[in-house]
Formats: sequence, C-alpha cells, structure tokens
Amino acid sequence: AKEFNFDGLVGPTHNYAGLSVGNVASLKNAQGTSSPRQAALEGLAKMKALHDAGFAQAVLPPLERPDMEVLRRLGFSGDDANVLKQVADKAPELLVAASSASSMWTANACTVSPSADCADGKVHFTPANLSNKFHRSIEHPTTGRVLQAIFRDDEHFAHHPALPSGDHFGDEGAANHNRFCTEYGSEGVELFVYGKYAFQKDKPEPKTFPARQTFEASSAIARLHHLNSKNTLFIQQKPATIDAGVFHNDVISVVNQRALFTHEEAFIDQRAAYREIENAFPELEVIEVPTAKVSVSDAVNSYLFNSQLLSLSDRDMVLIAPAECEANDNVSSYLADLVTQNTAIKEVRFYDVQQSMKNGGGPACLRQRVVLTEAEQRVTNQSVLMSNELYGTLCDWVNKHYRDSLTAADLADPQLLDESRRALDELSNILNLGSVYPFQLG
Ligand code: SUG
Repeated sequence: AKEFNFDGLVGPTHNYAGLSVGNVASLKNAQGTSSPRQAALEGLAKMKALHDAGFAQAVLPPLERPDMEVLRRLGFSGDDANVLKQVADKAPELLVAASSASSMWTANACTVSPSADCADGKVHFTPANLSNKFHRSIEHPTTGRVLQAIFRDDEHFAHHPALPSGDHFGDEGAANHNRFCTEYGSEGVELFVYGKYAFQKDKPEPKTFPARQTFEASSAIARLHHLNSKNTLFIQQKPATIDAGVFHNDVISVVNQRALFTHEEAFIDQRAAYREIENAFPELEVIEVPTAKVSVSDAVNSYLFNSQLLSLSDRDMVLIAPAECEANDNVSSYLADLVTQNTAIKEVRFYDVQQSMKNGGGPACLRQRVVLTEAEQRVTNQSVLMSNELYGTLCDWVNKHYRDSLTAADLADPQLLDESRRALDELSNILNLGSVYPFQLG
C-alpha cells in the first residue's frame, strides 16, 4: 500500500474575504487583492515537485463558485446575472461566502480511513460538514460527488454522507485526524483530535475562538468507518491553544507512520496524550517542539506544523514546510538544529504557497492523505494521478481560464461565473469525473 497526497486545485474565485474567525491569517489579509492564477500555479508546483521526488501525488478539483444553488436557496431569484446583482446589492457578505475557493484545503474535505483499519476491509470516506463556517458548510455535497467519481468501486470503497449539520457534530475532516502505523498497509492507530464536547457543558473549551471539531463528531466518524475501538484514540486539543489561533490540530501537530511532530502545547494534557498513544502504538516516536524555542505564536505565524511529513525510506522522513518557516528566525534555527539530531526528520524542504497561506492554509491543509493498496489503486480514477503530462495540461488550463488578480468587487461579475463554469466543464473532462457540478446536473 502507498500513501497518496490528493492536493486541492485552487479554484478561479480564490479571494481574501476574512471569513474564518479564529484563523489569524484569514482575518489579517481580509479584503486584499488575490491572484487565483498564481495560487493555482503555486499549488501545482508543489504537487509536481513531490511527484518528481517520487511521492504518490494526485489532484482534487475545485468546486463551482459562486454557489448559485445556495444563493437561490437563500431567496435570490431570476437569471444568474440577476441573482448576482441582487446579492451584491443587498447582502454582499453572502456573495463573498458563496464565492470562497476554500475547497482548496482538502485536508478538510473529508476523513478517510484506510481499508486495513476498517472491519469490512473497505476504504471509508466521510465528507466533512464544516458546520462551523458557513462558507465551508456548503462544500460537502459536491465534495461527496467528486470523491465518488474518483473512488467509484463499491467493492473497495465506502462513501458516507456528511454528519448532520450544526455545531454539535461540527466535523473538519482530516485536519483533526491522524494515523500511526508501522507500514501504510498494516492496521494503524487512528487518533481523532477534538476541540470540545458538544453535549457535556461542564468540560473545558476555548473562550475566545470556536472549537470547530467536537468529540461527538469524531466518535461518529469512528463508528461509521467500523474502526476497531482498541486502535482508535480521542484526545482533546488544548483550549488555550485554539484561543491563540490554532483552529485545527494540523496547525500544531503532524503525524506520519511512527512519528508525531508536535508542539509542547498541542493537547489538553500533553504527557497523558503521549502515554495513551504509546499504549496503543508502542513504536511511537515523539518529536516535541518546546515553547522556549518556538512559541505557539511563532507556530501560528510560520505554520511550522502545517508541514507534510513524508517517508523517504523505512526510517527517514522529510518535512515539506511552508516558505514562511525559513523567514521566521526562531523556526528556521529550530529546524536547522532538528535535522542534526537523531530523529525521524532528516531533511526539510520549503515550498512557496503564499496565496493559500494568506488565508491560513499551508502545505498540509492543501492535501488529503489516502492510503491505497495495489488493488485499490487499480480501481481508482487514473486521470487524477499526477504525471508530467497532467501537470502540463493543468498549467495550460489555469493559464487559459484564470484571472491574474481578483478583488471582492469582481465576485459580482457574471462573466467570472461563466469563466469558472467553462473552466470546470473542461476540467471534469480532463479528470474524467463525469457530471459532478450543479451547473452540469441541471
Ligand atoms: O477553514 N480558510 C480556511 C483555512 C483552512 C486550513 N485548513 C487546515 N488547517 N487543514 C479555514 O479557515 C479563509 C477564507 C477567507 O477568509 O477568504 C478560509 O476559509
């Protein structure tokens, strides 16, 4: 079995709207001018570099935006140009929310459990309801269709609908889900990290910013995926760390195989967390970053932990970090020292995903991990797998369809909607998806 990284291709309406309270970068960069073209090309460059380095790489398509179906459900009517005009005049906040290209952060697209962990021997997929943020809560219907268009075979793949919407079952997908294993194809230990309990009000929770993942949502996913309870762990994030801007666990920890690369202040009880993981997974190697070297604020500003931790061999790993880590003195000196120590992390490579970073999405947000056996790989839609040819085709496609710059005012332009739909129609052919978008389904 191999671990594939499915990166989100950035959509043509990528913009900075300040939609995510609790996400420091999203609020800081609100109303700036974005470059959808640059954003998409940066993402593709990372995918190509990892493909060239020998990692299994694939792509997930963006969603249709603005989401006209949602705007119509909210009472705007007439033809598309009319809907856009009304919403821009009367409720511009709904237009920006319906236009977000947030599906690029595919770590939040769904939770995936590899077949080795699931009692029925299938790979299980649950799209995340992303209930905490309106602009993200409208992603899951199309995300679900896209996943079914890629993983079609029902002997090997099981697809669930998103959890019931609403705060009680707030689910943010793989951003709060980790998996320990000795080899990708052997049974692993799945670790769900949650921010709060929804039904038990006497438990600790953050005071300033929302906890986007609930314990109840994580438990429901574990049940749906038929995980073995002795190999399934639930650990709470430290509430004060969420209040410091760590809105997902993948902003403060990353796991690959035996290694947990994490900050000293990630979990509500750090020592108990390590003990619990070690009981279920004795091979655990913890690489803990102390506050004295890298503060939570440095971690949030540099996105150190939103790196991808990838295996170079049976023992050695490389950290795929955002370029912002190089620019932060504390983080860069920590990393320079780390690679000289005796840990799994032997190398750090920096990638520029600046357009996504300005909305709070680093290298790890941009990818969904899917472990597939050889048999599962054979029945996966081959057109989404990265290759030199697909890279060239997608770069041409971006250069042909995407604008170089975009502001909030442009979102009301009916031409942008037409451009996006033309682009997505062509993309669904390139990626052999069939009809997945509302405008294609009629
Ligand atoms: O959900 N930002 C995303 C960033 C998601 C990062 N994902 C992970 N950590 N896995 C979010 O907060 C901002 C959009 C805007 O403000 O325009 C946004 O949705």
